[in-house]
Amino acid sequence: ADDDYRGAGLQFPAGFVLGSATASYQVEGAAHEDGRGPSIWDTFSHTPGNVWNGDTGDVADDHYHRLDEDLDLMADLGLHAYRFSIAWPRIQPTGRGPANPAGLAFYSRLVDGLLERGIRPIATLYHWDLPQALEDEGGWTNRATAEAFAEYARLVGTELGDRVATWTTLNEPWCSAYLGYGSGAHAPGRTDPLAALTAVHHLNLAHGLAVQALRSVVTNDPDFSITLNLHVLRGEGEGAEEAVRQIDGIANRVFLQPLLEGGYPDDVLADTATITDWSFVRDGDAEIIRQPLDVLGVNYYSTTKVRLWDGVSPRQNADGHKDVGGSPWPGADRIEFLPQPGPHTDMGWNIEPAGLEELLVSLSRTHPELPLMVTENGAAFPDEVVADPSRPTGTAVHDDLRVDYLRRHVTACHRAVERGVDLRGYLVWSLLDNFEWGYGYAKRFGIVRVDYDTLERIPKDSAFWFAELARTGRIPE
Ligand code: GBH
Repeated sequence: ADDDYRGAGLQFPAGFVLGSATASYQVEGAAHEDGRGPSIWDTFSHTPGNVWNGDTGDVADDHYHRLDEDLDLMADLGLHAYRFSIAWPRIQPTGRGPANPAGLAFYSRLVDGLLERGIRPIATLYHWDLPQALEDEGGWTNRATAEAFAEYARLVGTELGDRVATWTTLNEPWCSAYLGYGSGAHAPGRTDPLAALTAVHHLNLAHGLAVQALRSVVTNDPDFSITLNLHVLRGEGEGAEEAVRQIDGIANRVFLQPLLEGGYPDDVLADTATITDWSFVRDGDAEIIRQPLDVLGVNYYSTTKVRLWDGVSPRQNADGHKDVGGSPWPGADRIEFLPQPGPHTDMGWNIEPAGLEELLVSLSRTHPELPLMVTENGAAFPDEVVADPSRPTGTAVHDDLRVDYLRRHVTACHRAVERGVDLRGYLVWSLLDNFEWGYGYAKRFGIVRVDYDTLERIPKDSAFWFAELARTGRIPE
């Protein structure tokens, strides 16, 4: 029941990591500085019609220039860990060639700043900002991109591989492949089912090659990981089981099986046979992709409801992505994605903390040896901004709905731990309001508000709530 997720007073075990996350293109700005090359998100956001209000990441939160202030903010909130991503085009402006020293220096300063403040650095190598020059050669449909990614990983690992605690290769390859090359809702905006499936494989391959490259250069025995957005599925009607099987295959098992067991699921190959024979998979790839992982990153926001539809489904974009002509579900033409009952967040995503608990428990049953970390969870809601002289910034930001969302999902994590899940931590998305991809600045996920006129940071009520959780390890009243 609803009350099972109110959680006040529950205590996490010692060492449970409570922190926050961002991503380079969403917060950094400084798009043309210190030798950074263009990424596919620069191109995409500067192409009219792709992002709400024509927003771009040119300035974003100006985090690049406000690094020290933001580090102090993290320390004030008592974060145990900070998950950030490295912009590949800052390190290699064209995706190839020698490392750009200014790019490396920025992330080196970030990592040092975290360590000085006692905050654990969790670095993601790829959160969607592919160098445009590589896209011009086919992007993730091109096997050479996976090879280039390994070289990029080696350059970054050589610089930061004595200090980063956890390396995450990719953030949500589902989004990169299916939204980038299938539905076209994300950069590079292609709408081609074959391209999407080819990208799936090359992203998996890039992960494996990057872990190998990192292992060969790091010196501090870090954790290696990848972060997935696994879909928690609810089937409806006759054929519910079949609908769930198909979407579970193409959304979840097409990543989980090669990463953790080796090779692609037979049913996924069969479901997609009219699109491709998967001949882009070469001998030896399965072994490269299946690298031992120290922790699996799980991003969770909502659940997905599906049913088998008699004909070609009219509704393939359940999560509110604008209809751009393509489907993010290659081969799943007979699946309809159903709207879910509320409550919903400002994204239109239904709020269902039990789905997170269920996901964590199910992963730990199928992979008992694999530690888990919630690397993103959070919600977009409109905030209530009021003058309040008692606050250091002179402004209070009331976001009860976000506090409630976080409370319920943190409680879901606690319940999973109680049920024996080896869950190492929870990172809230996001530290700051930021560039929410196709929605630009219209959707706010931060526990800290960003005033986009002044770029001032104003902690919301949820930030104070989360700070107390981080300080005590106990879910606040
Ligand atoms: C994450 O993506 C990103 O890592 C992060 O950068 C972003 O800001 C954040 O979440 C908030 O969006 O209805 O079946 O299509 C999450 C993207 C959202 C994609 C939920 C899938 C629903 C699945 N996911 N969406 S479906």
